[in-house]
Amino acid sequence: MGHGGGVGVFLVVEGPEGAGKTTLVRWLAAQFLAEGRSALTVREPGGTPVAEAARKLALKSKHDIAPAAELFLILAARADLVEREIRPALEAGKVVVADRFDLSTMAYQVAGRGLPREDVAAALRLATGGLVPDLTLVLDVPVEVGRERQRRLRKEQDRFERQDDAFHERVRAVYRDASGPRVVHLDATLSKKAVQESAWREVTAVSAHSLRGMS
Ligand code: T5A
Repeated sequence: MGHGGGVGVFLVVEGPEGAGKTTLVRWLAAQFLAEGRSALTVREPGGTPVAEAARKLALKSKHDIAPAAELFLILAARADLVEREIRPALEAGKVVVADRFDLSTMAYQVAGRGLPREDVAAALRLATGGLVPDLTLVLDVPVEVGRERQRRLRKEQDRFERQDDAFHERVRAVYRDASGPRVVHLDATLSKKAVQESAWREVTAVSAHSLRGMS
């Protein structure tokens, strides 16, 4: 495929808090498995020892973090994950399904925190070596719907979840406006089953050629 990372397929699921990303990533992995193909799933930030350490700081730190420091924590996590896990898997011809990737950084660090777009875009290219997803599935959900889903889980809120509605509306606007030949929007207010079915249609359209004959 054209992601610059080898012959595998790189799929990303994006969207605001509580949109259903993790639910869909797990379902996609199970679906690939049911079809006799294994898929590597990763969550961002995270997925390697260094990236998990950076995640803990970026999400759970009790201290204020300067926006640029937060960016570099997240990009440190991404650079390590891409080099150690994602790129080797793609080079081995595997499917990789990521729970968030670059679009999250444009949403949270650029729109949310106010860091300059072009500088962040350049830093992203450095962190990923220019790796781009074959398909980004954006789960569209109003801020209040996603936050209500999260509230029902009664988890302790992280640094991003504690931000006000204005922050989350700016984040959502980036997702709503995301466009490009490899970006597909799905209505995530629909049932899990409906979201999964449309996601699978998009995934098979992108991966059919590249996955033929793989296991
Ligand atoms: N971050 C991350 C940045 O600031 N910059 C970056 O570059 C990156 C990569 C990560 C945080 O890091 C920040 C943004 C994030 O705040 P996280 O916990 O990994 O944090 O991500 P969250 O979005 O906070 O994860 P959530 O678990 O809250 O949301 P999900 O994964 O979108 O939702 P999910 O699947 O856990 O589902 C939430 C609930 O909704 C239900 C599920 O069963 C679950 O109960 N649900 C549905 N209910 C009804 N209909 C549907 N269609 C449903 N789908 C799921």
